Amino acid sequence: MKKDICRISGAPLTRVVDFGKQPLGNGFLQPAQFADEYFFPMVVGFSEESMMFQLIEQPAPEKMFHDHYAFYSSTSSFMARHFKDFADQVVQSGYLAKQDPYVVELGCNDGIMLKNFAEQKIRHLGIEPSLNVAKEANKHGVRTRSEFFTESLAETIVSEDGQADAFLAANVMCHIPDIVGVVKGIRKLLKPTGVVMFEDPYLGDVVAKTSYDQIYDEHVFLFSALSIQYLFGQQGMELIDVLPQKTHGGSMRYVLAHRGAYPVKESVTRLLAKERAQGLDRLATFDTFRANVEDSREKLVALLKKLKAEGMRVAGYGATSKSTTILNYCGIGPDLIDYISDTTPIKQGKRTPGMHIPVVPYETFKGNPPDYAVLFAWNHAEEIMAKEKEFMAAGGKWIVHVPEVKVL
Ligand code: JHZ
Ligand code: SAH
Repeated sequence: MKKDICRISGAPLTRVVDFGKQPLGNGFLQPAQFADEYFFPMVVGFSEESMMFQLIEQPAPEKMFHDHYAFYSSTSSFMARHFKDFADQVVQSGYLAKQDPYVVELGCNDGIMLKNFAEQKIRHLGIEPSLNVAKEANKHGVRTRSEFFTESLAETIVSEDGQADAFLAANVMCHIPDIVGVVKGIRKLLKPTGVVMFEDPYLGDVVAKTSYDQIYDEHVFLFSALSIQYLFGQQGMELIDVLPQKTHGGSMRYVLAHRGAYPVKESVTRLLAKERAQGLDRLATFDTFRANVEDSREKLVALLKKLKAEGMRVAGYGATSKSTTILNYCGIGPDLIDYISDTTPIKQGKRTPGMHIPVVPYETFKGNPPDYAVLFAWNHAEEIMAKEKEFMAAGGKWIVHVPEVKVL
């Protein structure tokens, strides 16, 4: 058998969790497409050398990101506010040049963050391979290039636009298999005084909360400060600050610069020590994680089967990419969940990847609410609870699986 190799260090990888056959997280489809549906073996590996948690196999990027990508960032008003705050913090950070600063964002999607720079007439560029969402960004005055970011694209951008003051990304870096090439590109793209600020779902939260649904095709990595320090350290860069975020069920924002350009904040030293104490540098931690994942699956399936036997009507709320992992790993189909409601037009009228549960417009849920709703968009709980007071007042109940399976 072929040896599994770490994508960062080249050291051997140890397999830690096997999620079985999985479809594309955002591969919503019509019944006519069932016969050709794509699946891949989703297994996670860990390397104690790089401390990077990673998928062993990942579908080709072009299979996931194209001109009909199903995820639109601006479907959450809380996230719109989050990215306005992020943009404000970048502008006020003191890292941007006083004269004609230049900001590059990787995976700008529908422009949720960059439109805030466009509005302030700050020179910017969004690199967004999914053409349908990039076009949406253009409508908000955002300048885009619809390509995958690579080291060679970084060189082209430098020759056309010059180097950047800030390189931003949110929920993108963890999607890119050739992350080493990306970091090499960032190093060329960034001015000597430039900074990188990016955030992604945080491995520390995934382990602590058993939020295993953060693992799906698009998320080839789940980062920690330890693995990010290792990855960027190989290319002469270093972490200068870390800022925990509540978004997506627990994320981490990493601030990096060329080595020696800025003092390293104490937050970095503190987090690295905390991660060692949590065991994010050790294989044994992921044995416990695997046991917790299996336990979560058993409890969720048992609960849904019990409710079905009692004649309860159960629906899903939010056809998230995350739900693809839960449904396929737990074997939950239309026999247990009638439908999933979602506000994204491109997902509606289709079936969920792999398990083929119908995705319906929000109005279906609102017009005839179920007895129980599985909160697949649990990361947006605050926003959704504020919106669904009527559902709860009428006796509707939520099912969540993070940090443990329970009825709210
Ligand atoms: P949400 C995607 O993950 C994919 P997903 C990707 N890999 C990633 O990392 C993150 O985004 C950033 C709907 N909704 O944000 C909209 C409602 O119906 O949890 C979305 O389809 N009603 C790039 O898909 C879904 O739920 C609502 O009130 O796991 C939420 O998807 C709200 C707030 C959302 O990301
Ligand atoms: N930043 C937004 C969007 C996240 S979705 C947010 O946080 O909501 C991830 C985006 O990254 C997708 O729109 C996808 O098309 C884009 N992407 C994937 N691979 C990329 C790459 N190699 N270079 C640039 N963008 C990429």
